[in-house]
Amino acid sequence: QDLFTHPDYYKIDDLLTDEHKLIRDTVRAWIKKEVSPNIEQWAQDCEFPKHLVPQMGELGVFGPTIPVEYGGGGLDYISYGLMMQEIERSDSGMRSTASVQGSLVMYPIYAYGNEEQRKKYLPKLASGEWLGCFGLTEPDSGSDPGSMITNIKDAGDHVILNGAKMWISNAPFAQIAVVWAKDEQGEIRGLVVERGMEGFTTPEIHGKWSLRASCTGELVFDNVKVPKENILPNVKGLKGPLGCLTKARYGIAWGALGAAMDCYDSALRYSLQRSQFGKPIGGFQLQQKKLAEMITEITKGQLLVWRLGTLMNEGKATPQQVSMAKRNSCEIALQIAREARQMHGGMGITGEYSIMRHMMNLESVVTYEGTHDIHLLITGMDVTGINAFK
Ligand code: TGC
Ligand code: FAD
Repeated sequence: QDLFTHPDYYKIDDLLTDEHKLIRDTVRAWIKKEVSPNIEQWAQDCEFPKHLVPQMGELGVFGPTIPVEYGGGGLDYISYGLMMQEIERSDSGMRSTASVQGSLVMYPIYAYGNEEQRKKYLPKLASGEWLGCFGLTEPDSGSDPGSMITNIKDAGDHVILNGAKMWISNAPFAQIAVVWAKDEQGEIRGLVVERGMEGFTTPEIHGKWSLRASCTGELVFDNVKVPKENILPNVKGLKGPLGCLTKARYGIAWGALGAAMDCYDSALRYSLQRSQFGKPIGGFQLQQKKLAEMITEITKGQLLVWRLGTLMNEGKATPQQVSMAKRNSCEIALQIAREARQMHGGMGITGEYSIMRHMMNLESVVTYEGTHDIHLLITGMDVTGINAFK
């Protein structure tokens, strides 16, 4: 890990400002000190390192693009991307925590909430005093979130919430949940559900082989009375949750590249250290092919996310462009992890190296926030104008 350098075959650093590099290096240094030495054990033990949440808040990785007056970083999208890249270089589950908190919990409160809601929740979430989660997926409603059955019914000064959410990152520890539910008119609404509300439980999902250092659970609502003041007033419909997903998917596009970089870096070093048939395995053409393809894909991915970041900064990026980048980064990261694992031979299946953990994590990353197939169909719909979902 100490030898890790950011693969930069096309001098992408020249496209970054000094502030970007400082932000990236600060997150990298924190990761190396606080996460890298322990992450393998946490993953092996299925332990979510919740003691790091306030430190992540202090580091500024929660809501980096949210304005400073609400506790956010007031930074641009390249800064946000670089943070996600560095975090996921250590572990996708750590990046998940940052993505969920910043893009899926803080962003909807900022973008769709009123001033009281922003002031009540955002500073505590930014600092990591509170952890939040995002409930969209249900047992029978994954890729098609519009088919959700979780619902609210009007009851005077509050609503009654019933239903269940499934596969929710950080649910078992979260103080609040941003939950998407249908109202009596069938419109999707967002509401903030707080731990302690009667009838609200968050059972943990056990037995995962992926994202083991991240805690995943359900959200179960049994006639939960939620005050109307907790409803996010400024959005109705599926575009509410999908708008949050665009922000989080953008971060994943950078993050998955970070995991790919770590696998590439490890494979490159191993290929130079490990000798068979009298020379380093990196001297054989088949291994060089793997490394050359890895660095080519990483470099293409870096250019893609950097350009996407500049479009995000200018407010010109489309959700479809974000889908392409999320899908591409996940796909190449998984391929690179699989090739890197082979290059490590038997050692590649152990926790001595981070590769197998990345590989298993990436199976979640390629699935959540829209599967590989769904993002492909989003691109297909964009270029043909024909909707293959309906
Ligand atoms: P469709 O009719 O296409 O769209 C409904 C409305 O939403 C708008 N819209 C978007 N707005 C913002 N950003 C986007 N990405 C948007 N995509 C669509 C759209 O314009 C429309 O607006 P309006 O004004 O006309 O109402 O909806 P559909 O029902 O046909 O579904 C389309 C589809 C399949 C692409 C979408 O539902 C989808 O993306 N499915 C994937 C579901 C998904 O990504 N779930 C993720 C759950 S959260 C999660 O995984 C967190 S993991 C966190 C971690 O640990 O890191
Ligand atoms: P399904 O939608 O049932 O899909 C199954 C398969 O069918 C997939 O291969 C899919 O691509 C394919 N498919 C579906 N529709 C089509 C189609 N129209 N055409 C072709 N193929 C199709 N959700 C949240 O709300 N909040 C979270 O915090 C969260 N965290 C998660 C953490 C983890 C570790 C995991 C694994 C998931 C998490 N999710 C979360 C849920 C995640 O977003 C869903 O798993 C994902 O959207 C896919 O839904 P599904 O699992 O129901 O699969």
